[in-house]
Parts: sequence; C-alpha cells; structure tokens
Amino acid sequence: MDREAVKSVLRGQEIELPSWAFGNSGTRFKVFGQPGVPRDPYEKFADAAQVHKYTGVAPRVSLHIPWDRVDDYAKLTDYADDLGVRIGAINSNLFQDDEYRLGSLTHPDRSVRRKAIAHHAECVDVMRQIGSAELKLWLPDGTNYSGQDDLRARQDRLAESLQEIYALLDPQHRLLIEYKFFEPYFYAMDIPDWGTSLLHCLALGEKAHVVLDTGHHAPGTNIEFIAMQLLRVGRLGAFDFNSRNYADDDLIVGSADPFQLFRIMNQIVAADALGPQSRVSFMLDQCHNIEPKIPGQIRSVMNVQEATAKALLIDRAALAAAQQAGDVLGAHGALMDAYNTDIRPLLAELRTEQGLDRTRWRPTPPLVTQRRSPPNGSAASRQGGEHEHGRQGKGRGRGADRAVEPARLGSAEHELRRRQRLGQGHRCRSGHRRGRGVAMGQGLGRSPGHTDPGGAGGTAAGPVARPGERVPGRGPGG
Ligand code: RM4
Ligand code: MN
Repeated sequence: MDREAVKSVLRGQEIELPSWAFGNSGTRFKVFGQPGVPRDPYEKFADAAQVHKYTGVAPRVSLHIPWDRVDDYAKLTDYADDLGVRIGAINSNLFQDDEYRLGSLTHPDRSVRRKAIAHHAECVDVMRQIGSAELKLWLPDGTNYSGQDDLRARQDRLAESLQEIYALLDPQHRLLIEYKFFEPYFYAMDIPDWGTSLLHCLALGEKAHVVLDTGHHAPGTNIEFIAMQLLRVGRLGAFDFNSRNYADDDLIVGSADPFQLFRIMNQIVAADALGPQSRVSFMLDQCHNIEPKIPGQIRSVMNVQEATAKALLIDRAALAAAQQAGDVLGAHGALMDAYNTDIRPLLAELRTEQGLDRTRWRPTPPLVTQRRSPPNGSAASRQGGEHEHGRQGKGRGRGADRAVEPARLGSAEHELRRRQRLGQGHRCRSGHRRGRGVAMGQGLGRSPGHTDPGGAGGTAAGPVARPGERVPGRGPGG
C-alpha cells in the first residue's frame, strides 16, 4: 500500500478508550493518586476528549456500570456529543459484590445468578438510553481448588445465564464475551480461553462475539493466531489492548512488545478487518499507575496507530509470492521491512492534514501535553487534594500484578490488616487513617469551587467518599 492509501485508511480508524483509564489506579500494594483525576463520568469524558483532540482517532469511550452510573444518560450523551466524542461499549461488573465469592453467572445458588443476570438488564437499559450497541461481559468467575465445585455444572449454569442475558438484547445489540486464563481465581476460571468463549458464543447465536484482551494469556501465547482464527469464523468482536510482561499488567499497549502488536495488526489487515464493516472494535483496557493518564492514553493510541500503519505497509503481493514459492526468508523479510520502517513522519503528516495541533507532538507529545497549562476542564486544571487524607481511586486488585482499587479490597479493617501484614503501618502522611476508596475512575473528592461540567456532580457519580468512608456499592476496576 502506498503512503496516501495508508493515510486514508488510518483516517478512518477508531480506537475506543476505557473510562476507567482516567481514574487513579495502582497495585494491591499502593495506589498512587494523581492530582486532577476525574471525579465523575463527565470529567472522564472531558479527559477522553483531550486524547481524541490530539490523535483524531479516539472518538469513543467505553463505560463501566456501576462505576459510570449517572442519573441522566441523555445528559451524559449530550455532553459527550458536545465534546466531540461518543459512548461506546457498556461493560458490566460481576466482581465486586460479596455475594459473588463463589461466582456470579456460574454460582451454585440460582438467586445469585439471577442477581448477576439482572445487572445485565440494567446495562442493556443503559445501552438503550445512550444508543450503544455493545454489551461487554468479562466473567471473573472461577474456583481456587480442585473439587471446590463441579466444573461441568458451572459451564451448564453459565450457558443458561448467558442465554438469559442474550435474550435481553435488541436486534442491533451485540454481546461481547471476554476470556482470561487466571485471576481472580487460580485453579480454574470459568471462561479461561478463547475456545470456551467461542463455544458459548456459538451456542448463543450471531450476536455473540469474543473479546480478545491481549493481557489475558499465558506467557508465550501466540495471540495473532487467536485473532486470525476468530476472524476466520467471524467471531472476533473486539480487542482489549494493553501490554503484559508477567500477568494482567495493563501496561500501555505496544510498550512491552511492539512487534507482537504489529503481528496482531498484520492479521487484522490481512483479513480486511480494520474498517467498521468488520465490526471488530479496537478498544484499550489499561490503567496508568505511575504515568500521567491523558498522555498515557495518547501514547497508547499512537502505538496502535503506528502498528496499524506498519501492517498496512506490508507488501502483500511480495509476501504472497514468497509464501507460495516457499521462500521462507523472503516472506519473513516482507514483514520485517514493513516493521522496521520509521512510520512517524507519515503519521505527523497525517496529523497535520487532519488539522491536529502538531506543535503538541514534538518532541515527546505526552510530556508536552502534560506540561502545558491545560485548557479549562481538562485533568490537570483540577485539584484533587486526596493525598492529605488517604488514597482513593481506581484500582484492580485481584492478583499479584494488576492495579488495585482500595475499595475493591473490602472494608477498612481488611485494608488495615493487610497493611499490617505488609509491615507498612496504617497511617498516611497526614496522620489520618487511610480512607476507603471511591470507585475506580471516580477519582478524588470534590475540591472547593469546582464547577461540574455536566451539572451532575456528586449525584451523577454517586456519593463521594470522605476520608475514612467507603462509598457503598461502588468499587474499583478489574
Ligand atoms: C477486567 C477485564 C475487563 C475490564 C475490567 C476493568 O480484568 O479485562 O475487560 O472491563 O478489567
Ligand atoms: Mn479487558
């Protein structure tokens, strides 16, 4: 593909951002709060709009229920619209209620399963209000010990629960089912792999598709093979992009292994699955624990864009000819030539043509956007002030490696015991006992004089935790 053709394809690319990437996050050891993180879904949209403003290819934001619950979804939709972005997939949450200790959709007790199904009815209702077509379900269910539960019975319960959820969908809706090989349970996850996810999708019907989260595989897994296979059978619904080194690390996509991202995008391009007609949704599922979040998302979007551009550059005719002739090194070379091309000048050109502010991109765009005095309403102009009272914010807390939201860990007592085990004491800088968290992405407490951009404030996001308090019914990210 020549340069102009590459640019024209890239102009149509859309990368969806996760609302939870803009909230505070950390590990089970520590959540490092950042000043100015969003306090409600409106502020998350304001931040996401910054990412779109400087990349031009990130016009959609995934919501997570209940973290992004608001009273008035029409207002949120209008607000997003005003910012030039729109709402993407609705993610359900099955991992934060005490009743889900033994599972949600697979729980032995029918009443718990019913509750988990009812949660999806709420999500579908939100989809109707905002015009979203995608319900994304990550099943955190599993067992920790052999014999703990009947593995097959759990699959049967899951199939039945999924059928009830599928029956809730409108004709234009899709159910996107994600898999993960371990965590939060460590013996057997109930949807551990793409095969299990695909089997359930096939049993459900044509509206069910698999989500491939790049961080949800064992080390060494050939992820592009999975992408190819799912594309081949028309069941690749979405990517959750991120990077892993060890577990579900949720690092910036393309940071740990940019070549892997390129190989994945090669399969996408080869299957002509980049455009909207393929209905493959390219989403990010990441958190930024120590780096600034808006620039972190910008970097992520750029990494996907760069990998896509390189995949588009592959000389497909030369590749096919080499493959056909059994020219092993020639075929491999066709990929490597594209991968080793410095694509950044072409992307800079594209951004200029798109009217994006190019000065912001040099020399290191993420840092520049962070240092400059931000426009009103963007993250860095807000003051959180949480650190005086204790950590709050998003987190992902199940296993050794994923970020942790304090609220996810349970009660304040639990956290205190945990910290004592870690030998860290239990007091933060200010001498206050650490507060329980706000939900992942709910961010920090309101600061004096803050003007709520959507007029929804604390009621939109739910109550805001004061130091030492836990917001009921809300929790961190997964
Ligand atoms: C889970 C999973 C889901 C995401 C949550 C936040 O581990 O990857 O896709 O919605 O995290
Ligand atoms: Mn995911």
